[in-house]
Amino acid sequence: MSTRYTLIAGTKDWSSWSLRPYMALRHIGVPFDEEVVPLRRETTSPEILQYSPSGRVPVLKIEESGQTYIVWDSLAICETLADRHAEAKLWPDDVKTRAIARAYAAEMHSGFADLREQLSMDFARRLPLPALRDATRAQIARILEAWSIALAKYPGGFLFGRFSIADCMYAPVVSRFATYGVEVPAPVRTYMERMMALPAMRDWGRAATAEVEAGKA
Ligand SMILES: N[C@@H](CCC(=O)N[C@@H](CS)C(=O)NCC(=O)O)C(=O)O
Repeated sequence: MSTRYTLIAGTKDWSSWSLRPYMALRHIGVPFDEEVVPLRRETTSPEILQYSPSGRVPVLKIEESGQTYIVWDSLAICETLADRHAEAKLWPDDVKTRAIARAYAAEMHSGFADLREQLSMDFARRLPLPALRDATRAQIARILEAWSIALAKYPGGFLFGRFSIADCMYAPVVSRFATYGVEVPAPVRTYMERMMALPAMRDWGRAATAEVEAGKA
């Protein structure tokens, strides 16, 4: 059964939500096509609606056996990829560790609104840290606490030892902390460097830089 995947993403410099399934797809190692919808334009909303009923990117288009369907929402896409590619082990094997990894992913998916707003993803740029609201400081502290606990408990270099969907979900936060020079403890610094050195993160960064240089971001 041959499958064709197409990831519809937003402007790579900005689209934190799109980076998550991109990381999962790259980890699996399957070929996939990409389409990038320019964000923050008058045309953005109508263009996204051509692909997604939610009016949001990312969207994964799956074509196989003469049928096409789409999955929208970054976490739903990652979960779908984990279902379809069990061999890639996108979640930890152990049921308890998997439950905790899911809690990490869900906490990111549903929270940290102040962090998202004040430290919006700008992958290719290095920017001064703005004056942070108390809520943003608390959210940064919570992420550093969560990462530190996981990194200490599950040796292997990623949050739950092996690379997992938890790392995909936090990849945009790694980028944000790098962009704004957020101070982090040494083990977190090592984790961030490992994440930023992944070929997928480097490729995403090259595309984001090209967007910035072309005046698209
Ligand atoms: N919960 C969604 C949120 C996706 C989202 O908000 N995407 C932004 C771009 S990063 C978007 O599509 N915005 C629509 C717009 O800018 O018009 C997900 O996880 O995929």
